[in-house]
Amino acid sequence: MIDGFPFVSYAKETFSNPAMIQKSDEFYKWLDKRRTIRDFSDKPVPKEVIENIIMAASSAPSGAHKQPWTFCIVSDPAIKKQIRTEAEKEEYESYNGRMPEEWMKDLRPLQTDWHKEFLEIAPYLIIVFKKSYEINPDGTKGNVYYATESCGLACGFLLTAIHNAGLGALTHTPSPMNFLCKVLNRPENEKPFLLIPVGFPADECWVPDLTRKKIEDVAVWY
Ligand code: IYR
Repeated sequence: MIDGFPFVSYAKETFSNPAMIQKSDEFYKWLDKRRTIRDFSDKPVPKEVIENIIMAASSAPSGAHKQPWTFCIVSDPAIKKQIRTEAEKEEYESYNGRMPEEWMKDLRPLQTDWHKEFLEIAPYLIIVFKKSYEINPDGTKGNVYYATESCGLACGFLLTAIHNAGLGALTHTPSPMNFLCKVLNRPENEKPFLLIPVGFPADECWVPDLTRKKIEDVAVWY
């Protein structure tokens, strides 16, 4: 008898080839409509929706099923304001000398700058923290595995769930973002991974008219 989870028969769901082709095509076309947005509405979003998208994110695969993440959900205006102030302080430095010229040049088409008013406008900020180790109930430390890959996967699931709810998001990385540990009073085993404002797109919501790479530019077949 091996220690651990009992095994259950996988609840598989399969389709005919034509149905599979149609479903995968529809899913791709729907997912391709997702865009990073920076113009948010302050219209409230039901808390239950946020709970559901967090649970969708937390269903992502993770190394040894350790789920090495914590989702901090901020709706308190005072905390949002504090996060905006601290983020803008860092971003101001980044845009005024810290980012090398080539980086600044690559960002120009996106028309971003150090102002981050969306951090106060979006009804929710989800800050994903990556655990570099676990703290067991008895206070001892436990390992986690592939924490970066696991958190990246959880964030991918999160963005897909947000899109599915008809909401918009921004994958924001104020740099450096260690101020978030202090503002949110996180334990020492957690490091900020991604800051994701979530909400309805504003009535006037502009996004760059970008195109994505073609299949032959991203896939190599063997
Ligand atoms: N963190 C900055 C700069 C920035 C960096 C990248 I790479 C982007 O794709 C977009 C922005 C900011 O949030 O403005």
